[in-house]
Amino acid sequence: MNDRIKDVQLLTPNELIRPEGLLHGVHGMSGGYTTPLSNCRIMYFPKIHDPAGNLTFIEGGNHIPFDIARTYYLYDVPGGSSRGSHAHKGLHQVLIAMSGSFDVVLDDGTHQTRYHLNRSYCGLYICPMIWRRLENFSSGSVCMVLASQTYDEADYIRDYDEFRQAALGK
Ligand code: T46
Repeated sequence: MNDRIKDVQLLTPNELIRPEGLLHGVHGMSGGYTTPLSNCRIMYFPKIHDPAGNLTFIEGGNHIPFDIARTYYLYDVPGGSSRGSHAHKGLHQVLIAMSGSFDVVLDDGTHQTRYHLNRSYCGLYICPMIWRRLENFSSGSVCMVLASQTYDEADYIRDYDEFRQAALGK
């Protein structure tokens, strides 16, 4: 693991992690946070209220548990389309609905959890070795991603069976 990656378990609730709130419909088959999916969670970022408009800021290594090496965003996603459907071997990410909404289905090879993202001051932290699929994009939605590494195709696992075998150690 990258030395700069902070163990998310070390972050306290005061460090902006609140798993309730925007977390809709937990579908983990075990019904609890006892799987690798428990490392993935909703994070709340600072929100500066102003009658002239709100402001949110995110500092790498402070508000999220890694230094930001890359940012990218998905936009103009046609209705009914899905994105993702792969896992990353070492990449840590935070997904934010900067506009509109979409669902993120996370899968650790055994359990699945669905998140609905629709607030620009909240992010979904995804640790390595989690299969993800993004779907149900609303019209005009924008998904911004903060990532711990620059783009590397070798970091992807795009075959679900290969992912599952690796995730389950088979
Ligand atoms: C994830 C979801 C939310 C680049 O050249 N540089 C980049 O930084 C990225 C992310 C992609 N690309 C190229 C690689 C492919 O030819 O853009 C094409 C589509 O990339 P990808 O298949 O990764 O796109 P998504 O939307 O399925 O997935 C991306 C992220 O890869 C993924 O980690 O969680 O967005």
